[in-house]
Amino acid sequence: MTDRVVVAGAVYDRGRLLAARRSSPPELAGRWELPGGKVEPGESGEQALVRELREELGVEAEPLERIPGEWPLKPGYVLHVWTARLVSGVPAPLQDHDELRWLGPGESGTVDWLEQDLPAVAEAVRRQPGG
Ligand code: 523
Repeated sequence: MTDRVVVAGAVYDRGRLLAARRSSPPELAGRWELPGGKVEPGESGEQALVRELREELGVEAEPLERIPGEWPLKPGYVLHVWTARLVSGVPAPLQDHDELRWLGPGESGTVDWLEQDLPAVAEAVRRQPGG
């Protein structure tokens, strides 16, 4: 069986990286992540990312490039991460999150990231415009 892919976005705007605090499930609540979700059958990773960011944050985003690599999540799931640019809208925690924060250069260590997001966050920070 191949693993189910979860996509997440390293969303940048004006040199800052978007972090989202999960409100569910209980074991993940309060921890910060790169926002995203599961790829649905028939979708590409980019399509899933655009959909998830629209549903969860109410924004239109443009995927830029896939950050090479994949990272294990819970059994049967792997994380793929794309850098993305905010095209329109102001992100709001509409689903799954209860707080959002824009992290400027040097601020990525100021939130309590989910362990499984840390390698991708490190790569995202390396690619952060102006970071
Ligand atoms: N993660 C994770 N990091 C991360 C994301 C986007 C997701 O560790 N950056 C985990 C959390 C869940 C699983 O991946 O265990 C699925 O993510 P979720 O719940 O955001 O996916 P959705 O939104 O597709 O979930 P459903 O609405 O439940 O289908």
